[in-house]
Amino acid sequence: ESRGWSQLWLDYESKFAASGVANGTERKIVIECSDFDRNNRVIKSAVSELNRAFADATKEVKISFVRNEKIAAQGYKVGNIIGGSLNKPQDGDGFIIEASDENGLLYGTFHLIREKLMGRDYPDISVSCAPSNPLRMMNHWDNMDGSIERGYSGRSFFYANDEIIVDDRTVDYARFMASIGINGIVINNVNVKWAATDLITTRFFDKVKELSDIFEDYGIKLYLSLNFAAPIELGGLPICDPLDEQVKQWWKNKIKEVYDHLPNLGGFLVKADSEGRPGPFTYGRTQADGANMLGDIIAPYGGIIIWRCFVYNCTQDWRDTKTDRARAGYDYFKGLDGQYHDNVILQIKNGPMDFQIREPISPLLGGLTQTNQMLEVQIAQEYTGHQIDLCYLIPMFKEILGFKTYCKSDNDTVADVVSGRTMGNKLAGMAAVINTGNDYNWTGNDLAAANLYGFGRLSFDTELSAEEIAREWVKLTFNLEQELEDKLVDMLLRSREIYEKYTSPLGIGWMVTPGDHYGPSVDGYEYSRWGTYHRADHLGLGVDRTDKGTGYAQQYYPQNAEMYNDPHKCPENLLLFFHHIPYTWKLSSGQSLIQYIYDSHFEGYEEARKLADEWKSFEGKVPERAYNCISHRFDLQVNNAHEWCDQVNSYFYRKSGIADEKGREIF
Ligand code: GCW
Repeated sequence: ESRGWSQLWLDYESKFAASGVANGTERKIVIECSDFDRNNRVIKSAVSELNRAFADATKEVKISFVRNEKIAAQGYKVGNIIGGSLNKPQDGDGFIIEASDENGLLYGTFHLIREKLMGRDYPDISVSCAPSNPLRMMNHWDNMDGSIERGYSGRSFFYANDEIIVDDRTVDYARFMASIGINGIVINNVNVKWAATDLITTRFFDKVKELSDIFEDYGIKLYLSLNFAAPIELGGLPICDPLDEQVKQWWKNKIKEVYDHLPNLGGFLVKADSEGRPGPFTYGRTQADGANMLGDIIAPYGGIIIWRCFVYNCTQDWRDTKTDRARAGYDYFKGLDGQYHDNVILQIKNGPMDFQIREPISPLLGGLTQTNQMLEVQIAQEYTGHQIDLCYLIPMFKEILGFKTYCKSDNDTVADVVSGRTMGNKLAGMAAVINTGNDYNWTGNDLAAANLYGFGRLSFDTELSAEEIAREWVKLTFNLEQELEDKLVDMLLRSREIYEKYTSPLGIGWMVTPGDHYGPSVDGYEYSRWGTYHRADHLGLGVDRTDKGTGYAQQYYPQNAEMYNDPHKCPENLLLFFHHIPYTWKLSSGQSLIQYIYDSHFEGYEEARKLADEWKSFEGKVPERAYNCISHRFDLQVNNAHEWCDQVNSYFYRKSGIADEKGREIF
């Protein structure tokens, strides 16, 4: 732990120490890459990574890079040459990595390294793997002053004081991202203000180019978030109307200038007409007008426009029960299906609201049938515990990907839709709002790195299970005996439901402290302008989104619409999202709704305490720094769970006047 940051799941040195083999003493690795250009920047990275990862080899290990045009782009095959063993190589042992391109080769390299680090020593490691999604992206919400919007892991490692930082940490970051299959990174917050507007000017080109070069070495494209009002703010034009000729000309010149300096730029991510950001609506234009204008101009450079669908009215009156924020994405974007140009892709949050602990799937996913679309999830734990509370999110992402949209008779899950399998489109994929910062451990809580690792792995291979990913991450990160490894995997897998139990019940969401979004405030957003209401009164709670209510349920294909519209068919964990339900309503368990609220909150608090307790058995088994950091966070989580349990139970006891059947203390 000599550097100022951890090596996460690529901590070769700690693995060598754990295996009792000294690092770097007798390196005997031979890399053959006759079919590939040894000077290719990505190949060079792969070679250097293998040299580091096999620095403990005491016998010669041969690794061959072979070009195989039959393998899918960025896919790979890994096999052994003559029955080699990764950890105890015999003379003449060796491995072969085949790929059609250098990215595939790099991913194959990391596959081999992963197997080695996990201590898998079986001789036959033959595997073939092609990425599920063409785009596998991280979105940074880093601001140039060094702050991070919804960041819980320190300050930005990209920026400080309106300057760009490029150092060894940047290189390690790129290595970590490539090792989990990430191939696109948006380096600045979607809320583009102040200095960040200048990222497309000479003020920052040189430094952005340095970042872009480091990323390119690892097969990663750099993207920028764009300020739609740049023609006004940078160009001094009076308007930024996407159909105005002067505005278009300004963008033409600007994008040419950008590509002159940043020839490898992947393209732009745009948040428009959302939460106060400028956009085409100001000029009576559509979202498609805005996206296509930029798409057409960037097309000659091979760039793409990623356009966010997080557009809704954020100045709602709480008394207005007809307007429903959940409807907004579909209402704004569905009517434009088919109008977006080929190099435009819509980025859609997994749920119709905003990254709550449980939400239905956005009906836009698969609702659009003629538009490139990608899934946006959030591994920054904005509403899921700020990387203080343990909340392993991969089980949630698996549910999202597995959701059957009914947009077609087959190949109709969200995983199918966002990978391009449903419509046969090439521009498709997954993005995550990243959870990193400049903390030593990158993610505030060491255990939150499971979400960082997990998102990358899952976006590369959506067939992996949440448990497989958790186990890989635990094996790679720590050196635990089997029993503790199992225990930690189990803790991760239980954590999402535990968090759900002590926070907002049955899909209703929110009830968080306004602004900061950590900790309970049942009515915190109830009478505000954000459109996030639970509608609790003395008889019941929940939002009627059926055909008799806001009609949101009707945005789904009939099979799902019917299911959600009927409180008896609606999955119970989403009951309050779709229905206003009396406290006396009987759930399938036999519990009344109010009793369910009491029971789940007491249980959630209890289970959070159990997690904290279980962690005590890891003392002395993980590095002391990690142990202490995680212990401290579990203490905070227990307090948080206690607070939630008290506030939610008291609130509903006072509203309903119905006592807990079990006679527990509720104030
Ligand atoms: O709900 C919000 C977050 C904002 C974020 C926004 C978005 C970047 O609270 O902090 O802004 O989502 O996704 O654009």
